[in-house]
Amino acid sequence: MFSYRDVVGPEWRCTPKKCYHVDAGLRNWTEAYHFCHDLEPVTTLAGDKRPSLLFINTTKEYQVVKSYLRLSGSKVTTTKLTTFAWINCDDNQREGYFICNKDITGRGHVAPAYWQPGKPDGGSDENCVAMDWRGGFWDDLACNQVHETICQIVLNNI
Ligand SMILES: [Ca+2]
Repeated sequence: MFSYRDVVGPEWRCTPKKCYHVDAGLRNWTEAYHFCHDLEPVTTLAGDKRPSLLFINTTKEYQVVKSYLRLSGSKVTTTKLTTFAWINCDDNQREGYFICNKDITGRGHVAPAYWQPGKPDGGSDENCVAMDWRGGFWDDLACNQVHETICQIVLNNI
């Protein structure tokens, strides 16, 4: 599954379509978004690519990401400061209407979601989406909370 892992450096794990990197530093959602976008472009077999905050396109990718999270060493431990990592979805513009895969100008689109049962439940107080390590479900959280970050490099348009 991770056959391209050596292409872009040891911190990235790759499928033929995307590379993923979890950064354990604690950031709010906006900081996480810019952290990924501000990383240096990465040279891949598909050309130089700019990282971005994770967006999950399909159920198949969702399963891949969950598998990656288990492999990344970012397991929930007693010393872990958070059990969440930010991803690129929010409902800041219109409550309950989650927009994902926002580009740097703020444009995005509605996408399939993988909510924990009972979520989203935060109303206008919780407008940013994170993946929960404990099972990989999505949760709506206050955007100013600090959590880990999952960055991606899109190798092929999917
Ligand atoms: Ca909300």
